[in-house]
Amino acid sequence: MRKRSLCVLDCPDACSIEVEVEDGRLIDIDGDSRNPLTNGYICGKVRSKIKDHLYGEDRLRRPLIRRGAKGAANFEPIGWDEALSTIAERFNAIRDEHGGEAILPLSYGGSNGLLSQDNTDARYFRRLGASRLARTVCAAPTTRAAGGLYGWMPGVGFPDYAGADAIVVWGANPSVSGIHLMPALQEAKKKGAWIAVVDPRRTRVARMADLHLAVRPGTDLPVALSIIRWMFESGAADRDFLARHASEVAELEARAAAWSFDDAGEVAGVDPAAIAELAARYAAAEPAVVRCGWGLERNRNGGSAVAAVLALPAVAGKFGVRAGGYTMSNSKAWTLDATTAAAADEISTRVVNMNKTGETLLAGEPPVMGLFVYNCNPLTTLPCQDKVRRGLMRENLFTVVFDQVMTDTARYADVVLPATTFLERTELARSYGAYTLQRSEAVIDPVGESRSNHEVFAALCDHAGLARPDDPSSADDIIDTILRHEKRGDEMTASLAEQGIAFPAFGTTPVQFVDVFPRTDDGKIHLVPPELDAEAGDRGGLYHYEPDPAPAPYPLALISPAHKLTVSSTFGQLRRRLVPVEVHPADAAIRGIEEGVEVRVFNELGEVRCVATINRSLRPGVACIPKGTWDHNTLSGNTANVLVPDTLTDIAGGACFNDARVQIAPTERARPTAMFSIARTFGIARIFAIACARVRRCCSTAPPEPG
Ligand SMILES: Nc1nc2c(c(=O)[nH]1)N[C@H]1C(S)=C(S)[C@@H](COP(=O)(O)OP(=O)(O)OC[C@H]3O[C@@H](n4cnc5c(=O)[nH]c(N)nc54)[C@H](O)[C@@H]3O)O[C@H]1N2
Ligand SMILES: Nc1nc2c(c(=O)[nH]1)N[C@H]1C(S)=C(S)[C@@H](COP(=O)(O)OP(=O)(O)OC[C@H]3O[C@@H](n4cnc5c(=O)[nH]c(N)nc54)[C@H](O)[C@@H]3O)O[C@H]1N2
Ligand code: SF4
Ligand SMILES: [Mo]
Repeated sequence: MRKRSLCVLDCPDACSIEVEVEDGRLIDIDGDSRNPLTNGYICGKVRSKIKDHLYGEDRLRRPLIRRGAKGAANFEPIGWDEALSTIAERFNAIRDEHGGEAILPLSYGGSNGLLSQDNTDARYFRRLGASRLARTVCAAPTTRAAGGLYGWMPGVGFPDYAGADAIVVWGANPSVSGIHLMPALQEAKKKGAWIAVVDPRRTRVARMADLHLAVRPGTDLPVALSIIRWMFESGAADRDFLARHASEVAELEARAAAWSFDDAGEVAGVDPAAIAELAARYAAAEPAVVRCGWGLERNRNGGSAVAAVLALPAVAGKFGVRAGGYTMSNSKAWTLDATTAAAADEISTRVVNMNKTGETLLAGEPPVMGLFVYNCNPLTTLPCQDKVRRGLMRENLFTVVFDQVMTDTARYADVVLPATTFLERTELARSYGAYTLQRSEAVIDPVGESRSNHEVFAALCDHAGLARPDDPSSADDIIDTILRHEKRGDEMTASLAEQGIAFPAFGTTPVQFVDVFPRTDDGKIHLVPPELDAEAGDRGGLYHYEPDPAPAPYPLALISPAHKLTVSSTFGQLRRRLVPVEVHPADAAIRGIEEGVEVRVFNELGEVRCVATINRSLRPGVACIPKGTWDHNTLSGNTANVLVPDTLTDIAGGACFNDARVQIAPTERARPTAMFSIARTFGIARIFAIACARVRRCCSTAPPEPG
């Protein structure tokens, strides 16, 4: 039987999906066209991995309770009732003894559904008086910058990119992280559009671009400011538009004046003439659009860099035509707020920045005694992995992990709860790329005893004595409550009931400054928003460039971008192979590193042992281990995040994943074998080398078991 669903993984595309189901089990999955952006196809990872994710050996089927040492993943099944009573009693006791703030809910991006987060979970934790979480691991600086400058004006729709004359893809990798932008880029190219990519790696989009600016990680700010300075100085700035629609124009001009093409080129390690070419081509094109991604936010200058990139279309006066302007996140095209269904009073308790989870678990005041992890795999995805791991090892910490599969984090839990996937429950989700709001019902039977988030947290309220009779707790009630608070709620409800999808008032793709305008208080673009400037005050203010962190003795910038086989760490249980560190040939040569050899990647925070692969698409000085790597993917049983500092971005307390600075050295066992040399001759070196390393791993020192 064919049924319709939607994908709520953390991806801008929010695909509408069609599935083939037999006897309540998934047989096949692909895209449909209700969401016009999906256009009948989905990404390879969901198409090829979802069945193993649903039915594979790592799927959690029953609640579990720990019987062995922490981290040993030695569990015994228990019933739901017992699991829920155990959790409710333990958390109530922690609240009574240590205060509610000793409980920390930890959740992020596992599911973009409005039913998965901020409703009954918020109710439970607020009524307990728990600590609150600042969800800063991703998109905090971009959100703050886009809000400060434009009040989250909706951006150019992806299909409209096909009509652009110039496209700048800045710190985004759409061929991996949001694939439905690619056809529009290809069509634009066919029509003669000029495309530039700003990225330290020569990604697939960079290969199709006319200009690739391979900047050093963390140096986008001077590059963008030098373009702004040139526009003001050369007359390319649209001063009429700025006079009518923007504030702090002179202030931005003054701050950009510090950066010439030469100075920016030197800091960013790129040819100043290439920056000048980007500036001139962008300024001359009509329509011209900037796709700003998240790669440039993940460093000490992230917020200012994003603000400067988003200021480009304002200074150049690119709005007012289809395909003219910018795209960042589009999620705020909707005002939908799941917390309206939480039915809980706003409480004033401490706020924990999730990038400081490790430190908070180890030395928080008050100490965290109860941790509830859901929609998140913190051991794998948060900075300072070693601190997070040591925190999870604390004997006196009671940890619940609620997930779909046995994640690396779940291995450290005291109680594990099995969660449904988006195919096994009702869901309501808006997209942050496409302009869609979609609703879907369960299309397959839940695997084992898995349950949905909203159901579990409502049940926990019951067990904890925190439920009230009029709490909206069923999926229908929660959705009704959320939509009732919307201006066009009735229209959306009707559209969702009829077609399973609703669109904003402007339709599927808006024209900036025609259909949508800045949503700042005064309706203007704020080029140097005072509140952002104040927030960045201790770093010298907004647009102040902070130089590279201590290059010696760790001269290589380690970045960890999105990978095509996982969504963050989701599906990582199915990627069993070793994941190599990618090194540029020049960096490899001076360190005596050859393809496939075992290396140490290290800094003052820790060390990852893994195999190396030589990759000439990186800029020299940059190494890469993708995000979402699990412990089993390296020889040392840890990931790139062990090397990532828990320092914060200039605004919004964001994560500085790409500020990891490392050294790489071959290990003593690194000499490639004779067999390896032969294999290289036949061009299968990498496959063979990884196989060698796996064999070696089994035969020699086993990687440390977590814990
Ligand atoms: N397949 C897949 N898709 C995903 C995800 C995934 O993990 N896998 N994750 C989803 C999520 S959670 C998000 S937030 C989005 C992220 O989507 P993207 O914004 O595309 O995310 P990243 O891969 O983090 O970074 C994009 C690019 O920025 C580059 N980069 C790194 N540092 C810098 C820098 O300092 N300056 C510049 N200019 N570029 C830099 C990287 O090399 C990378 O190619 O994708 C979503 N889609
Ligand atoms: N080194 C490095 N690390 C990074 C990044 C980076 O660039 N570099 N990028 C970061 C980014 S962009 C992001 S968004 C974060 C994401 O970090 P996380 O939020 O930890 O995202 P995931 O790794 O996808 O883990 C989500 C977990 O939620 C589970 N889950 C999914 N749906 C549900 C549900 O309905 N209920 C419950 N209970 N569980 C569910 C999934 O099975 C999965 O294990 O990672 C960050 N980590
Ligand atoms: S992960 Fe993204 S591209 Fe893949 S199915 Fe989900 S929404 Fe579509
Ligand atoms: Mo993200």
